[in-house]
Amino acid sequence: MGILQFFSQNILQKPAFFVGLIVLIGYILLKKKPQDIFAGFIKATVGYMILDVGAGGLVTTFRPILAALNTKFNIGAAVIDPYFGLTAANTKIEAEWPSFAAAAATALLVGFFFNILLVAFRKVTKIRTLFITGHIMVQQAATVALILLVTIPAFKNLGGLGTIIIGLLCGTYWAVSSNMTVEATQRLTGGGGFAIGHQQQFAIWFVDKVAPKFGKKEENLDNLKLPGFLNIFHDTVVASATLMLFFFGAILFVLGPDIMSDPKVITTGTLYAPEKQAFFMYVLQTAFTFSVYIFILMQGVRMFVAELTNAFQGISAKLLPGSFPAVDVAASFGFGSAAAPLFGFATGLIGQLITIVLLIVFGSPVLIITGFVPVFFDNAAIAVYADKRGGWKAAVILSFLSGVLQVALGAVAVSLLGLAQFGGYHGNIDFDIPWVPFAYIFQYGGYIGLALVFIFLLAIPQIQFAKAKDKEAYYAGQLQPEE
Ligand code: ASC
Repeated sequence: MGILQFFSQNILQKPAFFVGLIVLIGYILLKKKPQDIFAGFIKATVGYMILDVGAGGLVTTFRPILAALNTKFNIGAAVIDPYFGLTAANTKIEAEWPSFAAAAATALLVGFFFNILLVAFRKVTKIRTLFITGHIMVQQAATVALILLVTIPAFKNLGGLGTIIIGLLCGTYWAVSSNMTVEATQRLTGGGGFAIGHQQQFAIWFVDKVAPKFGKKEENLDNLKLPGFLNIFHDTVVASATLMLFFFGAILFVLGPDIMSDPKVITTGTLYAPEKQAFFMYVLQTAFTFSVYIFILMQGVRMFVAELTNAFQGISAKLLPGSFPAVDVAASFGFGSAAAPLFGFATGLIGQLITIVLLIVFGSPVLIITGFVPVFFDNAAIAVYADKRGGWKAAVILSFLSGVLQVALGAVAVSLLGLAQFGGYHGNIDFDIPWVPFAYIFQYGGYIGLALVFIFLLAIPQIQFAKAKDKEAYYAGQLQPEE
């Protein structure tokens, strides 16, 4: 117990060291030189810590705006973003079910080891992937804990057993969903040897299946001629700063200087100081600050993903034979058409904005605010995979659809889970489908519903395996002959 607690508190819950440790072990197993092992450990750990700085900065920059919106319009505006979702879920759990405050952390540990077990018994379970994206697992464990506590009222009486069930459900989702991305990712990367363990595995599976119906793969974004001036948006900083200026600029001007300089409202982040700065410049600075943190975040991701994918070869060769690491979706952005990520982001954003307007028009009690992480990372990934299989038309249709679903089902989740006054919901596309339907199944089916979801998830790899003609290729993560 002592060792487990140490591991959970110091490693699993400190994802930077978790990722660093995996890299360390992987490189040792690969018999790398000591200095390379050391360098790899540092790059993975520091890369992750950089990611944390970026993510933390995004949250502190945004929080005052949210507080001001709440004060001025008295609206429960929920940001659909996993960091806001994490804070909202944790705050609600602490307030309403204090005995479950640590549940997500324990569930993380249980889920991770359950995933290892599912891979170790892959001849039975047909699972080939180990989900190692620690920061995502933290967010998802909190959201899953909240979903179960809200939808099954008796769940709170389970105590420790409840925590274990949360962990088993997370571990099953991590293993099964990442396993669904093996073929799509191998096809995209030309046998890159990794899968996706992030927040859009169901979406990637779906996109890979349906994209060919929407267009031709030859008509992909690389072959599409765009008007020249759009080229400036190939740069992430330009694209994100422009977007943030447009979006938060509008919101900040509506809020106005009075509220943004009121210390009773703006308790975190940067308070506007009228005597020192023009309001216009404050707006510009705030919008660009988002772009700064996004840049930092992506830099950190790049550093640790690179080390992790290399080092995992050691783990899958020696420790957990035949396993694939399921990594951050950003790892897929280097493959396929170079323009696809931003293209998907823009189309998904249009889908989101139209749906937000519709929510307002139809008098929805919750206002959804676009969060950067889902609108960017989900829709970018969807476009990358869709473009590979069905060209730009598939990329447009599918990332637009995703934007619509993110807002519409995000609003459904916010009201189902009572998150409006907590300011956020997870918001990534897998936390719309399948997780919103799962939440309703729990709500109406109670423990039977919970059992059905377990059965549904565990059946997926069995079906994948049954449909594979070449079983050796399935285990090796190679494409089937007809693919
Ligand atoms: C997420 C999340 C992040 C980003 C990052 C993308 O879902 O929580 O910090 O995406 O993982 O590379």
